[in-house]
Amino acid sequence: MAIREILTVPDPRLKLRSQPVETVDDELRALMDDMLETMYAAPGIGLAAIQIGVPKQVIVMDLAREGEEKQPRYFVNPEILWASEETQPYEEGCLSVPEFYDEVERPARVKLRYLNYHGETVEADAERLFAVCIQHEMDHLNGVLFIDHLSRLKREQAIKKVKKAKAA
Ligand code: QAP
Ligand code: CO
Repeated sequence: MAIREILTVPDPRLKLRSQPVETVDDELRALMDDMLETMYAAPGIGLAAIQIGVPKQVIVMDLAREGEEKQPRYFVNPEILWASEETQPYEEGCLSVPEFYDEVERPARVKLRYLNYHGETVEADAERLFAVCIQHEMDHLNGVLFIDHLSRLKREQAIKKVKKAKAA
């Protein structure tokens, strides 16, 4: 396992569309292991493969609170089957936009289908933080960041802040 470098805005690779995975094999599991280790080290609660420069439809997540037992989750080729009409606002952040947070409104509940760590097809219902996180991470697979849901002014302020912090 290895900790990989997390790309930050305005890295153009963050705008790439990630490709579906053909088979969940040991090589892909090694990638998922590295992603989880990178996310835990950050620390964060969700990470998409493109955030470490790999344009594949892979997400890792762990929503367990500090002190609770770890609860790693892996999502390969995820699809949203249904999204609620009802939306909910949530103050989001992103490891690729460090130290910047703002509210994004998204469907409150979604049903999804994906392949797990073992390549088995799974369907799940997501609400609250799980719903926010999976939609945020699935946006990454389409080259979309949470700041793309904000006004242009806020988006530019966020990018400026990250660039400035990096230069310092
Ligand atoms: C996406 O985000 C997310 O700015 C995962 O300095 C965010 O793990 C899903 C992080 C909100 C649901 C709700 C961000 C760490 C971590 C930062 C993250 C930072 C350090 C973000
Ligand atoms: Co993110």
